[in-house]
Amino acid sequence: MPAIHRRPRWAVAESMATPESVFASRRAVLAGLGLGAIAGAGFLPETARAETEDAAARTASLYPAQRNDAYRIERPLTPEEVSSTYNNFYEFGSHKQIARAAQALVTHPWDIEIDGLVEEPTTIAFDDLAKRMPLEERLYRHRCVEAWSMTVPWTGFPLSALVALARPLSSARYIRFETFNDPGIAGGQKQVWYPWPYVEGVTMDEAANDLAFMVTGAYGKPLARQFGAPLRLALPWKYGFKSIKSIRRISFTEERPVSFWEEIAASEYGFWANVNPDVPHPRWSQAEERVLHTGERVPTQLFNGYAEEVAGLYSGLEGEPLYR
Ligand SMILES: Nc1nc2c(c(=O)[nH]1)N[C@H]1C(S)=C(S)[C@@H](COP(=O)(O)O)O[C@H]1N2
Ligand SMILES: [Mo]
Repeated sequence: MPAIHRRPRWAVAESMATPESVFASRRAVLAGLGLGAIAGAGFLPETARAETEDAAARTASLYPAQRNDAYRIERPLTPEEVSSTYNNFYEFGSHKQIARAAQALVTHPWDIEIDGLVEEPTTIAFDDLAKRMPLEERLYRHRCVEAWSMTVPWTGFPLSALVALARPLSSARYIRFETFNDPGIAGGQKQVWYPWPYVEGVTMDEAANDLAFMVTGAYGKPLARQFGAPLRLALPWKYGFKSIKSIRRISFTEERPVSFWEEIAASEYGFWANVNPDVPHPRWSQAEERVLHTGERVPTQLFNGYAEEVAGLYSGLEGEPLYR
C-alpha cells in the first residue's frame, strides 16, 4: 500500500467546506500575493478532490440495492445512529468509540489482491468489483463474542460470487482475508503487541454457503468507514470477530489461516467461532446477549439463529472446537 500523504488539519476542514470555484478564485488571490508557486502546483484543488473521491462517493449510484426477502429477521433493526457509533475496529482503538478516528481511513484508491491457490493471481479495484457483483440488501443479526448483538441491513454480494471470480484451484481448502496495515492513519496499529494486520479465515465450504456475505454497504448507502469500508465480511452464524473489516487481500490456501484473535488467545477465540449459547467463553457465559439500543437481554441461539442454513457444514467435524 502506498504511503499516505498526511495533510494538515486545516486543509481537511477547508476542503470539505469549500467548493472548487472558491479554490479557483482563492488561487487568483494567492497568485496576486506572490504565492503563485504553491497554488500553481495545484495543491489546493487536489486536496479538495482527495476528500470527495472516496469509495463511497464513487459507488453511491449502486444504492439502495434491492432487498432480498429470503433473509428475514424477527427483531427490529438497530438504529444507524447506534450501530455506527458503537464499533469494534481495533485498528482505530481498543474501545467502542472509534467512529471519528476511523474517518482517517482512505478508501480510494483501494485495490484488493486476490492470490494464493488461484488460476491467476489478480488485483481488482474496489469500485470495479462493486460494479461487477450482484448487490442486494439483507437483514442480518450480528452477535459479538462479548455478548452484545445488533441487527443490520447490510448491502453486498455472496462470498461465493467472489470465489467464482477468483477461480481457485481444487487444492484450495481455506480463504484467508487480510485487513489494511497502515499505522500512519490507524493509531491502534502502532500498538505493536497486536499481530497486525487483522486476519480471518473460512473453509471453502463455509465460503460456498449462501449466508456468507461480502458487505459493501449498510442502511441503504455505501459502507461507513467505522463499519469497515469499503469491503468487509458478514458471517452471521459466527461470533462477530470473524466478520473482518476493510479487506485488502484475499488468499486461497491449503493451510488453515491463523486469525488475529486466535494468534492472541487461541484458547478463547478459535478458528471456528460458531455461536453456541451452551458453550461459555472461558471468562463469561454466552447464554444471553444484550441487544444494542434496547438494552434488552435475550437468549442467544445456536448458530445465532441460523442453524437450519449452516449446521450441515459441521457434520464430521465434531472433534473440532467448533464453538469458540
Ligand atoms: N479489521 C477488523 N475487523 C473486525 C474487527 C477489528 O477490530 N478489526 N472487530 C471485529 C469484531 S470483534 C466485531 S464484533 C465486528 C464489529 O463490527 P461493527 O463495528 O460494524 O459492529 O467487527 C469485526 N471485524
Ligand atoms: Mo466482536
